Amino acid sequence: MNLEHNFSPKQVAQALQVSESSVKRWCDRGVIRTDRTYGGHRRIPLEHLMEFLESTNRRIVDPSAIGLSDPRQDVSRLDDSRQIARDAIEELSLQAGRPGEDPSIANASFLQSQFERALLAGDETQCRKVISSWYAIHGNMASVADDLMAPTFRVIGQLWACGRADVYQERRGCEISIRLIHELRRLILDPGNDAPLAMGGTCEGDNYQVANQLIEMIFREAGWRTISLGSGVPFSSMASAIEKYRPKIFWLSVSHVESEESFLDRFEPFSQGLPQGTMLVVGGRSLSESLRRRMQFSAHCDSMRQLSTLARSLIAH
Ligand code: B12
Repeated sequence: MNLEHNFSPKQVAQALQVSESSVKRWCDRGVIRTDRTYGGHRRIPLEHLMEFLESTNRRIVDPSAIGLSDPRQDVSRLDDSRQIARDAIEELSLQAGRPGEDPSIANASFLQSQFERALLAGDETQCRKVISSWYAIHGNMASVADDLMAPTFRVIGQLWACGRADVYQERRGCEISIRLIHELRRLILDPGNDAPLAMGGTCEGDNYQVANQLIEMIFREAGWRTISLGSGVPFSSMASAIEKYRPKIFWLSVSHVESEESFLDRFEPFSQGLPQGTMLVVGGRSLSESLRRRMQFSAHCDSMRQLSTLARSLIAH
C-alpha cells in the first residue's frame, strides 16, 4: 500500500468519514487549498490536507483511504512509493531551477538541502512541502527524524557554530519543525484506549524539544498511547507522573548534560525507584558510552529507527 501525494475529494472524504460533497464544498470555498488537473478535477496535495487538518482540528479516521496503512500491521510498505512522489519532487526541483534531475537518485540530498534552506529562511510553507514529500516517499516518522530533521539540524548547528546562521534562525527552525510534527501527527491513527502507554520527556537542564516530540510520534505510529511530559522536567516530577499513570515504557531523551556527576546524582534515585512493569528506554546525543555504563536502564537506542523497531516489537507481545 502506498501513501500518495495528491488525493481526490472522494479519498479525502473517506479518510475523514465525511461526504464527498462536503469535501468538494470546502475545496471550492478555499477551506482546503486545492489544485486542478488538466481535466479540471480537484486534487488535494498532502501538504494542503495537513494544513486543513491542523486548522480545523480534524484527524484522519480511515488512513487506508489515502494509502496510509496501519503501521502496526504493515512495517514494510514503502518501497514503491518513490514513483508516486516523483511529481511533487519534480515540482520542487522546477521551483529550485533544477529541472530534469533524477529524483530517484538525488531526492534524499535534494530534499534535505531544500529543507535546510527553507528552515533557515523560516519558510514554513516550503518546509511543509518538503516534509510531506519526504513522508510520502518514506511513510514513517523514523525516516523524517533520522534522515531529514537530524541531519538538517546538524548542518544548522555547524552554521551557527561558525557564525553563518543566527540564533533566531535555529530557534525559529525548531518552532517550525515542532508545528510540522504536530501536523503529521494528525495523519496517524489514534491508538485505542486499551493500547499500552508510553510516557517520557527530557530532564531538568535539558531544553531540547524536537527529539522529544519525534519520539512521541514514533510510539504513536507503532500503536502506543503516549503522554509527553515535555522538556526540562525534574526527575522527581517524572517519578510522580510514572506513579500516577504507570506507563509500560518511560522514554528519557538526553540531548544536554551539563555535568555527568550531577546528572547521575539525580538519575540514580529515579531509575532505582521505577516501579516493576515500567521499562526505561534512553537515547539522545549526550548519552556517551562512558555515561551509559554508569546508568541503569532497560534499553538504549541510537536512532528513532531503532526506537521504532523496539516500540513495534514490544507492542506485539
Ligand atoms: C536546536 C538546538 C538547540 C536549541 C533547542 C531548542 C528547542 N526548542 O528544542 C537550544 C536553544 C535548547 C540549544 C541550546 C544549547 N545548545 Co544546542 N543545538 C541545537 C541543534 C542546532 C539542533 C538539536 C536538535 O534538536 N536536533 C534535531 C534532533 C531530531 O536531532 P538529534 O538531537 O541529533 O537527535 C537524533 C538522535 O540523537 C536520536 N535521539 C535523540 N534523542 C533521542 C532519544 C531517544 C530515546 C532515542 C531513542 C533517540 C534519540 O534521534 C534523533 C533523530 O535521529 C544542535 C546541532 C546538532 N548537531 O544537533 C545544537 C547543539 C547540540 N547545541 C550545542 C550547544 C553548545 C548548546 C548550548 C550548550 C549552547 C549554550 N552555550 O547555551 C545550549 C544547551 C542547552 C540546554 N541547557 O539544554 C552544541 C553541542 C556541542 C557539544 N559538544 O555537545 C550543538 C551540537 C551545536 C554545535 N554545533 O555546536 N540548542
